[in-house]
Amino acid sequence: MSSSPSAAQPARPGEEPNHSRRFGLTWLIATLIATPLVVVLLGPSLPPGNGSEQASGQVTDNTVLLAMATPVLLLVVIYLIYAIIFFRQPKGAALEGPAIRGDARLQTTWIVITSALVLSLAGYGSVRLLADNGAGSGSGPSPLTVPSGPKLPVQVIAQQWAFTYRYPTYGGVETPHLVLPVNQMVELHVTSLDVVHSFWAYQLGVKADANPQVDNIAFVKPTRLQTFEVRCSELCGIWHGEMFDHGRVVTPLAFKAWISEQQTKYAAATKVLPPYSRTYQPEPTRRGG
Ligand SMILES: [Cu+2]
Repeated sequence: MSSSPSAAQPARPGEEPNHSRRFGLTWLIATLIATPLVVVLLGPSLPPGNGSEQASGQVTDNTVLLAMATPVLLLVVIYLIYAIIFFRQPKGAALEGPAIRGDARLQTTWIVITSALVLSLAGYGSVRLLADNGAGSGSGPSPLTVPSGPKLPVQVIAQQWAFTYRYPTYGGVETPHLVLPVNQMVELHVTSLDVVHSFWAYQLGVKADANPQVDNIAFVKPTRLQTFEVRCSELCGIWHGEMFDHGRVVTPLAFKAWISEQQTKYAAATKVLPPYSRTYQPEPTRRGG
């Protein structure tokens, strides 16, 4: 049995198209088309929405991440498709391309591009965190940057398995509801009375660990009237899954009316609560109101 010699012969180098150039051009064109499309079409619907200045900032950051990830994704997918089509092994042939191990140019390109991507994102993330006073995350008891102007302090007290909220500038009243005035910078003081919890107000773009004996500060400025979800996002015991409620962003006038209603409603409880403090000793000396 003899086969035709030409059938199993690999193409001579001169007959091969310039794969690098062809693939590179395909990837470049796809990137130039897809990246703006992804930014314009997907960007506005990225989480967590525009419920606060911090949430809007996170939408911008997610859009930047997506824009930077798109060329990388296209590189992988287009290369896969390209290889399936053009590097398919002909029947009966055992072909192999030239070895690329030890290719200094390829290694340098790879290291330079991946380092540039990762370092630029690290720089971008740090700048954004500082510029937005923690960008809705808990910044510990002494944040590096604090927004200027008046702030409404609200203490978030976590315990198994509910959050309560204390308003120190309104007589230290503590309520089971979180209501905030719109367009007002809020200074959240997140703490816990027992185990580690995490306060997560998704639509407001706020997430801050609630640790016992720690005053974890997060800043948020809600920008529209809304109802938002509050969840505990740290496994904190058997009823962790039940540790959620809803908060509201209302007009400043409605907030004034609501807070004075809370002060009246919980007047008796406020009297027996310990004075407002950044942290509290856990049980048995302190439980939520
Ligand atoms: Cu919890």
